[in-house]
Amino acid sequence: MTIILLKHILNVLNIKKGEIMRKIISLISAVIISAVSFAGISNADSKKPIVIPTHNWSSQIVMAYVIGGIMESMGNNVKYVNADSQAVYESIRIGDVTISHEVWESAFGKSFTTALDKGGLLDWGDHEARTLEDMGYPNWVAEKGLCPGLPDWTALKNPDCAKNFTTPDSPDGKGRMLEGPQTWHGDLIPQRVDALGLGDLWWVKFAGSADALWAELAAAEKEGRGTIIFNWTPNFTDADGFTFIEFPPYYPGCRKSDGGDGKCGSPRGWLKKAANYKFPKTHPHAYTIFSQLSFTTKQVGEMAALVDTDKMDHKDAAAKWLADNEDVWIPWTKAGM
Ligand code: TMO
Repeated sequence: MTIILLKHILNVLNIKKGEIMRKIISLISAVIISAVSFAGISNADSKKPIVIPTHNWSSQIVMAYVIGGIMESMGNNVKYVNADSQAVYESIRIGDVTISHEVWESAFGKSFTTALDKGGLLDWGDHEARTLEDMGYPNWVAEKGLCPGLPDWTALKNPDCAKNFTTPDSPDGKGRMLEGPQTWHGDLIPQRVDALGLGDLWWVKFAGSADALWAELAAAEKEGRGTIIFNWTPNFTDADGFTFIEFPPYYPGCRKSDGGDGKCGSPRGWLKKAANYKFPKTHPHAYTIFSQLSFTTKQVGEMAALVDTDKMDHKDAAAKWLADNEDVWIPWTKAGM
């Protein structure tokens, strides 16, 4: 059809054959050139939003807005969704959530590995920061002599220690340990307390939020009673003087939930990044930055402190962190350009 039409036009215009060939060649090269530049355009990030999850502890929420802010600064669309911190790995695997930027080994290692093995979720590498998530106490507890022998866990076997940690709600006058929300790592701590034979002296209560843990630190100090809470590092408490109890060392498989006897503390663990497997294809530039991105213990602690110490709103904290640390993150945005 086109050829007939072309012939007709040529007849009309009385153009010579050689000239037709030249026209065709120039047409073909125009098609090739535009195909190449189209490939170039498709190398830009999709306008589809990058979905970043928020959970229920401060550094994670601030870091979500920090990473989202970096990606937005490069023209990406970002969407934030509040998500359960265990279920999120399945959500990433099936593509409902794009990335996870704080995968803590102790709490989420198992959910992460399960999704990784099923396929669809990719390990995006570790932050520089190493982690610990375990029970511990503010240093003034030891300085007041409330439990001689700490941080060695065997000090907890002493009834004279446990009685200094009693609260009005403690059953049978047991010492209270305030664990974080149960969504973080289930029954890990009650199982450990029982496995280590501490159940007659100690009671584990779950807090409803991270804020309840920080409120407990303040209340115990005011009341002059001992306190043991679940906490982690990096966190804002790194700067305040907080000591983790030294339980028997962790080894893979030692936990009840992994088929072990449960007589072990938490690992000195990693802090990973994860992403849906399509992320490099849909957002090649954002993906390169997410690969580069790595935070130190100090940086993660700062993000938490802006909220928990300085009482900033998470989004304001992220904006301040980005403004104060351009030398850290601007170089990441130049990667792969
Ligand atoms: C996952 N967390 C930092 C609360 O242990």
